[in-house]
Formats: sequence, C-alpha cells, structure tokens
Amino acid sequence: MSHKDVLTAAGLSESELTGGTLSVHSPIDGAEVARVQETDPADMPVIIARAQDAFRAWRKVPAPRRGELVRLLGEELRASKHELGAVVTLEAGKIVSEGLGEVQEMIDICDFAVGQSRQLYGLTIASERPGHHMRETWHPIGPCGIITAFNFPVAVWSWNTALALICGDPVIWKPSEKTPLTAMATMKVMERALKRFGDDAPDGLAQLVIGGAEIGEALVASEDVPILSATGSTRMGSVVGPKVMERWGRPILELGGNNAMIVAPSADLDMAVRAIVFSAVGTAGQRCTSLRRVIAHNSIKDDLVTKLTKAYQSLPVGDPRKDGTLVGPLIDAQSRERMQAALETARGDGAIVHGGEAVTSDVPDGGAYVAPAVVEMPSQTEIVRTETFAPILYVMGYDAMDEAIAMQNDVPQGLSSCIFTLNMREAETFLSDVGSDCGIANVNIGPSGAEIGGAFGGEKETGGGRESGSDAWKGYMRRQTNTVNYSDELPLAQGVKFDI
Ligand code: UN1
Repeated sequence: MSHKDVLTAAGLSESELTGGTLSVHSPIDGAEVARVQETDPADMPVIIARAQDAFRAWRKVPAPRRGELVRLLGEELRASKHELGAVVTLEAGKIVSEGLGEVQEMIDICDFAVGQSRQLYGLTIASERPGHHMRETWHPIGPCGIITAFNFPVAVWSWNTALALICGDPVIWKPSEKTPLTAMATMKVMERALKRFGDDAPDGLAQLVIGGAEIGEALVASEDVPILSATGSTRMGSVVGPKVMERWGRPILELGGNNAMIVAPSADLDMAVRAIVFSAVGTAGQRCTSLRRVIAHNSIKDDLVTKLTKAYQSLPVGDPRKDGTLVGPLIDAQSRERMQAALETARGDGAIVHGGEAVTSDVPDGGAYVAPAVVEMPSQTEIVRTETFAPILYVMGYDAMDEAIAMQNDVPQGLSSCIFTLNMREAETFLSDVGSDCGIANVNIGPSGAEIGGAFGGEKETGGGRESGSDAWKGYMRRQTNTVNYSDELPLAQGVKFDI
C-alpha cells in the first residue's frame, strides 16, 4: 500500500493533505506525505471559547450518558483499528503490531472510561455536629488542553480524552508537529462517534489544533483551559508546568523517563533477556517507558551481556510495515545523530559499545535506521542519567541490593522501573518505601507496555502527573466538600461559640 493509500483509507482527503504549511514526513523513508494546514494562532481564542460553550452544555449531560459517547468512540476505534494503526506506522514508524497495539490501548481506555462514567464516586463523611452530614462530590472543571508527543501519537490523546469526556470536560488537542496525520485520522473516528451519539454532544466538544509552539502556548496561557495535560520532554514540561500553575491551572505532566531493570542473581535470565529486548528495543527505544538501564549483579552480568549481545545480533531492523521487522526507524535523522552523540560520550566515559551503528542496507532509503546498542558502563555517568530517545541500553554492575536500588533511583527521572528476581525479600524491598522511587515498579516484567487499568505517570522530572486507569479520573474533576445541616440548630465546628 502506498503512503497515500494508507492516508486515504483512514478517511483523509486530498484537500486535507495538500496546500498547507506543515510538511509531514514518514520516518519509514523520509518522504513528504502531506502538507497540512496549521491552525492560525489568532483563532485560538475562538477555539477556546467554543470549548467553554461546549463545557456549559456538556456538564449538564449525565455522566453515564457522557459515557455512551466514549462507548461509541471505542466501537468506532474497533472498526477502524487497522486503518488507524497503519497511519501510526506510516507517521511514527512503529512496526505493524505496535501500531495496532497503540489503537488497542485507545479501545481499552474507552472501555475503562465507560464503566468509570457510572462510578464518579465521592465519600460520605461523618460530621461532628448533630443533624449534619458531610459528603464529597466531583464536578466537571472545564476544557482540557492535551499536548501529545510523536511516540504515542494517538493513545495519549485517548487516555486524556476518554476520561475528560466522561468527567464533563471538552478537549482541545495539540499533537506533535511530527504526527498531525494520526491526529486528523483519529478525529475522523471521533466525528463518527459524535454523529451517532446525536444532539446532546455540543459543538466544540473535541477539537484539534495543529501547529507549533504558539498554538501550544495559547492553551498553556489561557485561564479558560483549567487542565493542561502535556506529554513530552522534561524541558517542555519545565516551561509548561510553571506557566499553567502561575495562572492557577492544573498541569498533568508526563515527561522523561530513564527506566531501569535490576537483575538479581536468582533471576530467570532467559526471561529477563526477553523482557529486556522488548522494552529496550521495542518502538526503537522511543517510549517514555523504554528500558534504558540494566543494573545487573556482578555474578551474572557478563553472562547477561553475552546473552543480550547475541539476541541483539539477530534483531530484524528495517521497514516497519514488513512482516518480521522488530525495530523500525527512529523518528528522524536528528534523533539518530543524538544517539550517535550519546554513544560517543559514553565511549569517552570508558564504555564498551556493542552495536549502535546506522543501518543502511536492506532498509528503505531515507529513513533513520539504527542497530540497537548494548553499552557496558563502568559507572552511572552523566550520559546514563540523561534520557536519549533511542535504543541505547546501558549495563552496569552491582554487588549489594541496597547499592542497586540506590543506583536505580539516582537519576533525575522517575517513571518506570523493574526487578528480575526470584527472591521474595528482594522483590518486596524493591516495591517498598525504601525501594524504587518511580511511579511504576514491576517484578519480573519489563518497565514498558503498561496496561491502561493502572495509573500511568511518574515522579521527579517525569512531572508527577497520573493518567489512564485507577483514580486518574479525579485529575479531570474538581472536588467539592459539602456539609448539610438538616437540624434547626446552628452549631459551629470546633465548639466555637458565636451567639448574636
Ligand atoms: C509513552 O511512551 O509516552 O507503558 C507512553 C507503555 C505504553 C505507554 C507509553 N502503554 O509503554
């Protein structure tokens, strides 16, 4: 199928793909696949006002009915799974199975949110005063801005949107400039769901804005966008977070990760190798949850490195559309340059680098293909503590578990982490108060590929936000504490007397 056919099958028309100012390239072969129209920054106030209007109507629609829209979105996504997955492959370079997996993640969060729409529970609380009761209620807040990155070009929108919509909040989506087409294709699916849902979905409930920093800044700066969910680099988050807070908005930040696996002496090494390869090499190392560091016990480290380098040698790198490919291209040439520069720095720190070179044969011309790298490090130097969005796996040794946990935590980021061990004391220590400091900590599975049922996000430079499952929905609502007096007295709390 040609690039054009993929886009047409996903419902994008010739006029949407031509005549604009934003040039979109496929990482598969670097070809320009579209010139998309950008949102005029001058239109942002109107777009935000439209979302505010939508909010005033949508908050009155009962939550389970709002859930019906999300149910329809899930249904439409199921029907369009292959077409949308193919656009993810085309525009983000994911292998077919991961493109489909990303759409499945969208479907999963829709299913989750539909159930959640009947469970926006608050507490009832005992009052200290006679004839009074207290309760906690949850209310919609208003439009939610969603800024997403190229590497999960559609799933991250869906985590935010499925929850925001059931919670009564309209959404305005600014996708990465590298992946506007997946966003446009997703909006087609959303439009079908909205059409089936009928009239109680107001205009402006789910809007898309395309463009650069100026567009994002309009969302970040507007008091009429009370929630701003941003996924991307720590640098971006460090600008966005404070700006949103300055105007008393609520940021939900999903920023960098520097995810580690501790491999203990008792670990099932073959299983560890499989988990390492998927999480370090999957999505060409471009997940925020990608495995970037292995901290292996010195008694098994060499054995592990041998097994890993052997597994890495047979990894099929190439066209992500081709059956059997496991490692597709990096998003662009700059990304490959950053990878090469990181490997150079590591070499300077005394690393032994296995792999990591550019791959140019048996791959489509024009894409940035690389051989994933295993990098033996003498210690956790600055480059190891830096997130490089590429398939580089740093391997370091340890002697005592305390030391391994300290190393795992001694990075600025705090997204995901894991331990491979059959020793229950080690596993439970890793998950305890003195263990991993990350938002996600796993035992005997890798750090990436989280299910949507859990809250997703991390600590420290990762930004502290939580999205997706568990009670992440609370981030999209305002909490209200209610005290109701059903007596004919007016006692004050804390025994205060104030008779007039
Ligand atoms: C991301 O890389 O931004 O846990 C999200 C995972 C996926 C989501 C990754 N479910 O790897």
